[in-house]
Amino acid sequence: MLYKLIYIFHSELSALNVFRYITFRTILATLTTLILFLLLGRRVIEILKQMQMGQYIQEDGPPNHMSKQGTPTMGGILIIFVVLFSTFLWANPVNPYVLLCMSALILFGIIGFIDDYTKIKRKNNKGLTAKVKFLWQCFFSLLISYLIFHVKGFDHHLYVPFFKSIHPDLGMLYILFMAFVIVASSNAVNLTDGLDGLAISPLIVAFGCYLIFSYVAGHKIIASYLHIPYIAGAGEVSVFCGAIIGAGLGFLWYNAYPAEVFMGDVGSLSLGAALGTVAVITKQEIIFVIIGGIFVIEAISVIFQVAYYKVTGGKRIFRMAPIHHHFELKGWPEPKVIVRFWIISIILALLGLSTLKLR
Ligand code: 57M
Repeated sequence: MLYKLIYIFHSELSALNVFRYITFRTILATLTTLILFLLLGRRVIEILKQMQMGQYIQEDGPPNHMSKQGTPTMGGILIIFVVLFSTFLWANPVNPYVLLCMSALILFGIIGFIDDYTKIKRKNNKGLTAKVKFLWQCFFSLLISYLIFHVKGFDHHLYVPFFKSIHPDLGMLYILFMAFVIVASSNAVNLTDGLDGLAISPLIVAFGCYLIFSYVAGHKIIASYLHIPYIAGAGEVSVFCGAIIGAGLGFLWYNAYPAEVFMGDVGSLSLGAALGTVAVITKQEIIFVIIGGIFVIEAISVIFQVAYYKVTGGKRIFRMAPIHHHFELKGWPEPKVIVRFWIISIILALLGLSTLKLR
């Protein structure tokens, strides 16, 4: 929005031409959220403390977590606000893809907010029931997917990396597939958010990859050179990704071990859904399994643990799921688990990006 106003004066001052470029506006969006978060973060943490928005810690978790009792949570609210503000300033506000990314952030943020707020007010870890949460997630993701599907010019084919010639037209089924990606991403990020900085860093890395994918997908010449689907208007989504990266870095400043604030479900559900939405808009949903590999591993560890537990009548594969708890209970100090997971997320992101040249 703001860039459009500034750009009006480019004929008087040619330097203002730079505001036309997505790359420049992406950098501005990143810096805006980062600086805003650093400036406002401390104040927001104090407010959360005053409002007694402290985390309730379950007693059956790893013992070292008891010292985290009362850590302010719902820091995700500030993430959402600064991202919306910065995207509104530096991206094209009427671009449908940008609007849908912002909608995913807001709608899933509302589910997370209600869940967090209920948990805190009841002074236990019982927020919305899993069923109610899941139904709302399905409803919102179907709505977003339906709208993406109907954006003028949106390609309804599924693109499979490594297999240039395979791109089936899924028709209306594509809506279900996109909704599945958004819900799965939202829940997988939520499950990962169980140690200080464990979710936000892989999120920053994954959004970094999708920043590149969206820029490339929105550029006709580069997209054709790299054999990836050209999506007119998708380039603006890189500004949104940049805004999330900046906010994520700002949040990490306070969430780094030992955390002064947690993002809460309001942060994890919304950022996960936004990541899934960006993945479907750029038509790089399948590669999400690699780029968001940490989230996938965490989710699979839970699925396997629960299934094995049920089948064997009480036996476990891991000491505790999600898998980060397994390593904690093996005796790894929390920062070691966190940093090693970050390293894995960077390796996976590089592998994901390398597929750009393998099509
Ligand atoms: C929420 N929430 C964190 C914080 C964060 C099906 C089952 C696997 C579900 C799963 C679950 O409920 N997962 C989703 C995980 C919680 O963090 C809050 O929640 C927000 C994210 N949604 O922002 O507000 C705790 O995580 C720790 N934390 C940090 N630093 C951070 O920056 O240390 C979070 C952020 C916080 C804090 O301790 O309180 C959570 O882990 O609860 N359930 C589980 O994960 C439980 N696992 C389990 O029951 N496993 C069984 C099953 C699968 C058979 C098993 O393996 O036997 C564990 N979680 C906990 N205690 N806390 C086990 C018990």
